[in-house]
Amino acid sequence: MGKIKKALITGITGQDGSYLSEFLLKKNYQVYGLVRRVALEDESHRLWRIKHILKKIKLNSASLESYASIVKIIQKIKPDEIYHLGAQSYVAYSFEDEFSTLNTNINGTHYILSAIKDFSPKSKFYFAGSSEMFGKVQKNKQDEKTRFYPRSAYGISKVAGFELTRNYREAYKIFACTGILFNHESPRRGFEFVTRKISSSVAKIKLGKQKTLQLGNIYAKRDWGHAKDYVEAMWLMLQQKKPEDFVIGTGKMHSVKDFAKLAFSIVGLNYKKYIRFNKNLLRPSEVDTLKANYNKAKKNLKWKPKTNFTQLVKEMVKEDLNFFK
Ligand code: NAP
Ligand code: F7E
Repeated sequence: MGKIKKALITGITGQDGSYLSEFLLKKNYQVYGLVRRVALEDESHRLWRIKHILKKIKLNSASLESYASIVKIIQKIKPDEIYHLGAQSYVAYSFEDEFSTLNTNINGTHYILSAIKDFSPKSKFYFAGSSEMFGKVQKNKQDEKTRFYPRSAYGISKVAGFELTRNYREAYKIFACTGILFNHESPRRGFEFVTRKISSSVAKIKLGKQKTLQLGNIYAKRDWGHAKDYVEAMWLMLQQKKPEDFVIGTGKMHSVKDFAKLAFSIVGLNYKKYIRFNKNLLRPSEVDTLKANYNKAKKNLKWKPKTNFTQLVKEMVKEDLNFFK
C-alpha cells in the first residue's frame, strides 16, 4: 500500500469544503481542516455540513487573517495537497464591507502561498478562483484566455488571488493552480445565495410557512452546476503533471427567473403569484451573464459535469421540503 496522502482544506465548513472532504476520504486521504476558533466553540451550528464526518477528519483552528497561525499548521502537517477554499464568498456582502473581503481573500491567499514557499515547498496548492473574475464579460463564453473585468470587491479579490497563485508558480516553482469555477450549488448551499434562497422559500411557501419571496434582479443569468461534480475537478487539477489553470462550468446558462419558475413548478405552484421585486436587493454593479467554455478541462482533465440544471433544481427543492417539514 502506498503512503497515505495528506490534504489540508481551508473553508472546510463551507459547501465545497464538505463535499471535497467526503471525496478525499473516499480516496483514502487523511483530511485536515483549517477552521476559525469560533467554529470549534459552536459545533452544532457552524459544523453542520461536516458533522457526519467529524470523526474521520482533523480540525485545526487558525485565522486566514493571521500569517503566524497559518505557518504553524502548514509547518506541522506538511500537506501533500492544500485546497484553499476559505473566503468571504458572498458577492453582495462585498459591497457592504469591501475592506474585510479584500483583507481576508487577498491576504489569506498570500499568507498560505508564502507559508508553502518557506515551510512546505512540495505542497501542491489549489486556489478557488471564480467566474466573478470575468464580471462584465468580454466574450460570449468565457475560457482561460478571456480577459478579466471584475465588478465587485469579491471579484477583484479573486483576480488578485489568481495573480498571486500564478506568480508563486512562476517565481518559486510551487505546484500552484487556480480553478476558475462557475456558480455551483447544492442542498448545502448557504441560504443567502439566490438558488438556496429560492429552493428554501419554495419549500416554506408550499408548507404554509412563508407567503412571498423577495428577489432583486431576476434577469441575471448564470452557469449553474452541482458542487459535488466540481470538487472532483479541483482534485484532478492537482493530479496533473504540471500546474495549470482551468475553467469549470456546464456551458449552459439560465436566468434567476428560470430557476424560480422551475422550482415553483416542481411543487405545483406558479412563481408569478409569489415573487416580489425588492430594489434593495439590486447590486451597485451587476454581473449580467456568465457562461463557461470548459473545453480545456474536458480535454486535459477528462472532466465534465454530471448534473444538469433540472436535476439540480429538483434535488435542492426536494431536500428543502424534507428540511422544513
Ligand atoms: P462557502 O460555503 O461560503 O464557504 C466559505 C468557507 O470559508 C467557510 O468554511 C467559511 O468558514 C470560510 N471562511 C470565510 N471567511 C473566513 C475567514 N475570515 N477565516 C477563515 N475561514 C473563513 O463557500 P463555497 O461555496 O464552499 O465556496 C468555496 C470557495 O470557492 C470560496 O473561496 C468561494 O469564494 C469560491 N467559489 C465558490 C463558487 C460557488 O459557486 N460556490 C464559485 C466560484 C468560487 P465559516 O464556516 O467559519 O464561516
Ligand atoms: O447571485 C441575483 C444576483 O448571490 C446570483 C458565489 O458563490 O457565484 C456566487 O456569486 C445572481 C446575481 O451568487 C437575488 O444579483 C437576484 O446576479 O446567488 P448569488 P453570485 O453573486 O453569482 C460566484 C461564481 C462566486 O464565486 C461567489 O462566491 O442572482 N439575485 N435576487 C439575487 N442574489 C441573491 N443572493 N439574493 C437575491 O435575492
